[in-house]
Amino acid sequence: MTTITLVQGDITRQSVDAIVNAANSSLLGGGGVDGAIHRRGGPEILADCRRLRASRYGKGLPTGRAVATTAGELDARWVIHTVGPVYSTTEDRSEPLASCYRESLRVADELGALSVAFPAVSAGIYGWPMDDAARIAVETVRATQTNVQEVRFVLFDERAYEAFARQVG
Ligand code: AR6
Repeated sequence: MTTITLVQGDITRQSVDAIVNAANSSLLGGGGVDGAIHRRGGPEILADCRRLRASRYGKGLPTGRAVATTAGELDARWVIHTVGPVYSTTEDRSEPLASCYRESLRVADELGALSVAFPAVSAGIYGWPMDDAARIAVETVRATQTNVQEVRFVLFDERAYEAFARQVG
């Protein structure tokens, strides 16, 4: 059984086996959660990302996929980088967003991670409406078979926390 927990705060301050990063396909950093993780985690994370680009992901990590690196100086063993879809009003991109959660949990299982912290993937710079992002996140985690015991959603502000709380019930 996977327990879903909610925390309002900064994902880079969490003590868990794996912290999920809302990255972009370049894997070379950015703003939002991505910027915060690389700042606090230090240069080892970027060095690992560069190695992944040089080996497996020369064309970038596709949307909906996930890959792990060291967590550098964060209080975690791994960072799992996933690439959410940019929100669109003309195209339903729910499936690639759900895939981010499924693929991140699959990678967590491969690593043997038992606790995983997620941000609200795609709900910042990528523009996803928070209520819908929260619904997809919670529904997908609930529907995914995983050995992860705790999925912790770490929401930056009260509005995001409340949106997730409505979904968890
Ligand atoms: N801890 C927890 N949540 C946070 C933190 C934090 N430290 N910082 C921001 N959030 P975003 P996206 C929230 O923009 O929409 C980057 O440039 C934020 O308030 O980080 O998937 C990447 O490189 C929002 O609710 O990710 C990509 O180019 C949520 O985390 C692009 O942004 C996600 O916001 C990805 O955009």
